[in-house]
Amino acid sequence: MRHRLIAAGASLGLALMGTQLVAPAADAAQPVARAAAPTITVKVSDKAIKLSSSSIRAGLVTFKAVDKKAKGAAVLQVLRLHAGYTLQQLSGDIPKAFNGDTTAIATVDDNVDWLAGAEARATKPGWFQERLTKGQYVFIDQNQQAPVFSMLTVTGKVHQRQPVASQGRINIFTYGFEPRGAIRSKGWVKVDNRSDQPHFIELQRVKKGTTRAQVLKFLKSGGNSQPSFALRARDSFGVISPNRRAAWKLDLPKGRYALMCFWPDRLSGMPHAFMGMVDMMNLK
Ligand SMILES: [Cu+2]
Repeated sequence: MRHRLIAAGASLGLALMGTQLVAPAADAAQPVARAAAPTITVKVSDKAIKLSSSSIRAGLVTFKAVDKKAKGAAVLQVLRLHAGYTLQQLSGDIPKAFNGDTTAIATVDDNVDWLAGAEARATKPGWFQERLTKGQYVFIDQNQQAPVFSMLTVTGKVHQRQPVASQGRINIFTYGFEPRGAIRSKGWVKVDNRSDQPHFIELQRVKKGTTRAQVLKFLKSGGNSQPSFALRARDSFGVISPNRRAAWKLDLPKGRYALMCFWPDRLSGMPHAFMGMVDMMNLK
């Protein structure tokens, strides 16, 4: 079973990121120029999570997750804890939640703002962009036993910044994904959680023609063997709370992919994919 909580992204360098627009000063009718969102690099090692800035003004921020671990992918997750709920309580509740304890699931759903994340591998950073308001944010590596974390302080009013150029979007519902538009295999896509529970995205490349029914059947059979339809490429996007949006940068081969979420369901305790949260999309 996949107990990994989060997710991933990809790297194309800064080429596609929002560039600074300069409005002609003479024409008052032109839209106001917006600065590109700043990038914070987050280096994840076995011992520490290091951010290139510990403080930033509110608004859109791009995160670049870099894997510096000895082995295994770094799975960066951003979150904000509600008042009275601690990181220690969260690390106690997460294993219970993934064992199907619905009280623990409700606790981690309701006491944490899950603010996306990205998986990074040695050769490939993970990228995501989101709007952060004033507050204290926690950065963790979901793929790590040790309690390694780091903090980011976001200050002031939201600055209007230029979002990354993206194509297509993945809307998330309970229980399913709705890919819209021409989503590129290499490039930014918007992710929008329009449901009433947190979700994440596990992307698995599959052979051409693979159906949702085939993937569901495999999962329901126990999912222990290697499915005949699976190909090697995969990636994942972090846990995102209801009514939250982010952009995620893909860097995958073109082809067909299964979208799955394994976040535990607050009513049944089952990972969402086992309740049918599986959909298919083709990346151009
Ligand atoms: Cu889910």
